[in-house]
Amino acid sequence: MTRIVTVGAAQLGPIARAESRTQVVARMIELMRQAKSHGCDLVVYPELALTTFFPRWYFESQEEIDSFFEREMPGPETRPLFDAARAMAIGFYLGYAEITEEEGRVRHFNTSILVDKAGAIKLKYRKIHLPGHATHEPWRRFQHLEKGYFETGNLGFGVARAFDGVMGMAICNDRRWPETYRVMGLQGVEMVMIGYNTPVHNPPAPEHDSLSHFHNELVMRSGAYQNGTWVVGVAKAGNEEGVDQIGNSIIVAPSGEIVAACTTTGDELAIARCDLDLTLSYKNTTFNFAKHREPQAYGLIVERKGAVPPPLE
Ligand code: ING
Repeated sequence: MTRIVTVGAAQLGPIARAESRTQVVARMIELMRQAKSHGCDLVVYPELALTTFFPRWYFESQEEIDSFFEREMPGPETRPLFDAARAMAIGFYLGYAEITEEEGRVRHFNTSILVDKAGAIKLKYRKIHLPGHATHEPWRRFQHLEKGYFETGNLGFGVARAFDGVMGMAICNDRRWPETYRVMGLQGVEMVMIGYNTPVHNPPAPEHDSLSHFHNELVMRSGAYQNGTWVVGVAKAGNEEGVDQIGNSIIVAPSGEIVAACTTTGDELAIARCDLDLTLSYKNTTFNFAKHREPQAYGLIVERKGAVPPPLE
């Protein structure tokens, strides 16, 4: 029995700071309609898909920062997206900025959710690898203040049964770290969805700029292959408030092959019929973790933030 999930990578072009959530949701519903007309079961939107990528600016006022966050999901401006999805019987991954109150204090996370065809939130994830910096660094052409605006995610890398498979999520910089895929791989993940906002220019390492597409594909293709999973990477693309962000949204098979890709930097849908049983060709052979992985031989790595591992004898 094959388990086909038809996936739409719903890349978004630039979102202006002045663009309302209502205007953005309308763009997202249009991509959802296109996806449905092509038989998609699921659409994947970018990271922080409801607003412009606000960590590019330094804000003094917490009130201004909080204006980019969602206090409820769905809320009044996002409910039309949930309603449209339920009406079309299509699921979606949505990245957004989450404000919540936990353990008696206000928390800020860079969050994604997976919603099934019936409109139920099946999985929530909060971004763990926050790139950039925590305080204003005026030397930069633009800021990348995720470490200042978000807390490190506190939900780990979980998976959930949905769309007839084992689904997992990550967000943007997470895709550059092998742990992201392996932690879900050890839970049997069959599809990892990842939204991203990636500037072409990386101020600390401008020599990497010309490799931004290569690195984008490298990390998702290797994560897919080394864990026998599908990977769907979806960009917020184009020149957004003066900053060029890569598109290069792709759908990657467990083989590591790219099976669908966006070729513009605007609102664009790339579609693939993803056979989840293709994952078994790798999970049952080369990456049969039970048979071939040797964690007891790797040496005990006790990692605490800031700890310097002892020198190897
Ligand atoms: N953006 C970028 C990303 O990891 C970055 C940050 C850009 C890191 C270029 C390295 C090189 O794709 C987010 N939002 O994580």
